Amino acid sequence: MWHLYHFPLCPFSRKVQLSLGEKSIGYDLVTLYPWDAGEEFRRLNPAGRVPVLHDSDKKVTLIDSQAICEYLEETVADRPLIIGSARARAEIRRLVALFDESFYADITGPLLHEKMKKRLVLRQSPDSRTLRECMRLLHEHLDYIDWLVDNRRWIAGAQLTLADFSAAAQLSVVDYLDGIDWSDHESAHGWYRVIKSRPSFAPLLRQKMDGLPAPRHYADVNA
Ligand SMILES: N[C@@H](CCC(=O)N[C@@H](CS)C(=O)NCC(=O)O)C(=O)O
Repeated sequence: MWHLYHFPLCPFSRKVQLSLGEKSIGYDLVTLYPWDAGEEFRRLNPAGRVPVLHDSDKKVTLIDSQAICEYLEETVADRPLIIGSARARAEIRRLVALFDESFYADITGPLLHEKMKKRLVLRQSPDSRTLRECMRLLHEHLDYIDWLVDNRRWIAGAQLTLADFSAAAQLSVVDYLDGIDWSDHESAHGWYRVIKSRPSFAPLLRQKMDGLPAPRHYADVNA
């Protein structure tokens, strides 16, 4: 049985959960806060990071969301998420990297630091200038999502792929932490509502971070 080490607001763990859900792979969640990681978890991942997907019977330990998702693509035939020609697969991987790296560095990472880590771990107030800059950059990323879904239907092309789930995983954390101002981003909002209403997304909408309640609209699939 797979065990996914995660914490509720880790966007990379969310991406892995979406991939597991789409492929109907069973797993148990183990909540692990990296800032509290003990010896047992560090034996699995000395870097102390989540997500980690572990099967103790098969003695398999997978680390890093993209490595995990690629492993699932290669080992589970159901519901492939990196699909099409070599060029189409390269485009999917480009966009996965864009959301995992640039979007996370610009928005999700700083927001997690300001709104989650400062509140729960460091006991500090968020820096309003950083929050404003995150919101400015969010609008730039949403402009790009508008363009992608207007021109292609889904993020990486005509079909739903891992790029959509990578983007939606990041946005779901932003939505939990701050809410998203969707005005002027009708296309991106419509796309996100469709992803949010998929069965694979339901577990994410139920997960709560201790000490940091979700805004009311967060779990509403029509919001
Ligand atoms: N590239 C990695 C990033 C994983 C990552 O940054 N995880 C964060 C939580 S969202 C973490 O564990 N941070 C703890 C640390 O860096 O010490 C992936 O895709 O899995």
